[in-house]
Amino acid sequence: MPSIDVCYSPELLHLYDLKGKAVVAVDILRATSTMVTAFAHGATDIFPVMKLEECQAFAERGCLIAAERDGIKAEGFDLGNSPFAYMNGNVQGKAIAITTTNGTRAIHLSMEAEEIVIGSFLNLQAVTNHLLDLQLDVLVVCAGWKGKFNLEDTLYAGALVERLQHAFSFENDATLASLYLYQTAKQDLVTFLRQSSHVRRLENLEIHKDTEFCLQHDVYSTLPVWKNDRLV
Ligand code: 3SL
Repeated sequence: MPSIDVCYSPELLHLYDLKGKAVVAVDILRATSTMVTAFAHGATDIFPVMKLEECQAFAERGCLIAAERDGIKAEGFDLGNSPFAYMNGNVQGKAIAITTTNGTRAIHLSMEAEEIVIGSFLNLQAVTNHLLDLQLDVLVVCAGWKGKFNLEDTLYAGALVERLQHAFSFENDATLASLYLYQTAKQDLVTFLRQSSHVRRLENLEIHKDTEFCLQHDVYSTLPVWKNDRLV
């Protein structure tokens, strides 16, 4: 039976051996939810990059360029990091380069894995099905916030563990804690997360509807995976 484990922050990744494993990279608010939404609305490729300048250079390759810093769209970019900005037909048939504070970093730090899958509540069942088929050991890599733990990514890890628990073994406390947290909160994730730091951060920026959107389960069947130098 393959195993599942949870890494609460990219800063803890040095404690894990990624070789031969499937990583599920997750930044519920909002990078991976937005990537899943972009693919669901017709984006062809996504290049997650670490730096603003690196991202800007993709414009010359005909990509849309997207950037978020401290929750807001960076100046001079086509798009920010709200999933709603990717829904009006503007990304259909387009490649996108994106840089965000935590989400794109979590993806880059997972490069040693055999497979990297982009997880969100929006495509939870698609990720579940894929991992059941794949039969690799799984590590859920939570993007957190600037190296620190966050609740929303941990809740996602718990939701994934709940769906995989009959087919995967887990003996570590991080996985158990994620599962228990999700089972406590799942009746109403929006209320549970109301006091969480990133929800409050977004509320302070007058970003209200993204949280509710990103906490919906199984809206899309999209499954972004890393191939060579991009997500497809
Ligand atoms: O940190 C990130 O990668 C972003 O998802 C943060 S925000 O939701 O756009 O503020």
